Amino acid sequence: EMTPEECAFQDRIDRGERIEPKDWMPEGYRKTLIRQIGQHAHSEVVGQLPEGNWITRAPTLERKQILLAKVQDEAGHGLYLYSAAETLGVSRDELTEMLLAGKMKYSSIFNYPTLTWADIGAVGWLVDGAAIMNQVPLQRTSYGPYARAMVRICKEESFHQRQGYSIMMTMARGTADQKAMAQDALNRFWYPSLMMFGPSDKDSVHSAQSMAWKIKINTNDELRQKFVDQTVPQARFLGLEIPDPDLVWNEEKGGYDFSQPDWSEFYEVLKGNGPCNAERMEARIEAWEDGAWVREGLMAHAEKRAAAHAA
Ligand code: FAQ
Repeated sequence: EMTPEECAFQDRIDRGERIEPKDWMPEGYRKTLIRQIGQHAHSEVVGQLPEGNWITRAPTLERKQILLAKVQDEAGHGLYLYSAAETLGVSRDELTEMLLAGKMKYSSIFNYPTLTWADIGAVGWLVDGAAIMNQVPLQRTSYGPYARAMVRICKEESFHQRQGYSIMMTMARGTADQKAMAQDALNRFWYPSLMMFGPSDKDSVHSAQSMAWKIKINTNDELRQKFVDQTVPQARFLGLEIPDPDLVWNEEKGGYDFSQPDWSEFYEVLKGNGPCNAERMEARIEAWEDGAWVREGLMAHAEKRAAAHAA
């Protein structure tokens, strides 16, 4: 039932060739990429909000500089990703408008609040840790511009993960109150971090087709398992406890058995009913409206220059 063009396309994918912007591609491939890269870009941008919340309250000048740099990196990641999406024939303005109209998603994780400084540690350690686990394989994704954007993003994300772990280390080795704060942050961010990988494979709508197209390299459950296996020893080293009484090493599979997150909570967050959904969208709408004069000014300038050139 595949057309000859679709067969030839699938052969290129199967041979491990990269697809580039001007190459022929099935409409579904293009749409899936716009959805995933756009959602990824929106996540980077919205992801600045929970961390930006702590810039003015960072405990030392050094921590403040590091956090500022990290949040700026996220803005940069958003820009590379919007640029990658634009090669598919959609503009950054269109993507933003779809986000603001509630027609596109961003990662569920950014709908949880950062209540204490330890949360900034937990976000770096767990959220960036999960992001890297997902993004390292995406460096080999079949669409060239997306794969290349991932290379630089992954380098920066690993710095982010280390800075988060460094905060957790300081807190965990501090006073009893500080250690308790670190444990509380882990308790609140553990399950939302597991949700970042998406629903279980049996409920994942897009995985099969996305994997056939090599847009996705691993299933959601594979990456979630790898994340748990990597993170448990890191928690032990901190002297903190993963909030899962059923977490146990499974010798046979060579990985941990662990409890699934509450998937009904996940779907509620996707529907807009998470603790911070409304606040995040308000912040993005406000930023978009406040920036209108800059966009208009740039357009007016570009038109004047074009007119001057034409004269
Ligand atoms: N949140 O069929 P699947 C970062 C949706 S890292 C919200 O399995 P798929 C760095 C999914 O879109 C975070 N929605 O979907 C940072 C679909 O709905 P749709 C960003 C989710 O696409 C750190 C439906 O559920 N990273 O920002 C989520 O095959 C710290 C069914 O799911 C990426 O975006 C979720 N967690 O697999 C920044 C990575 N999970 O679209 C600042 C690239 C699923 O049909 C601070 N993306 N959904 O309406 C991916 O790898 C994939 O898109 C998955 C989902 C794995 C997220």
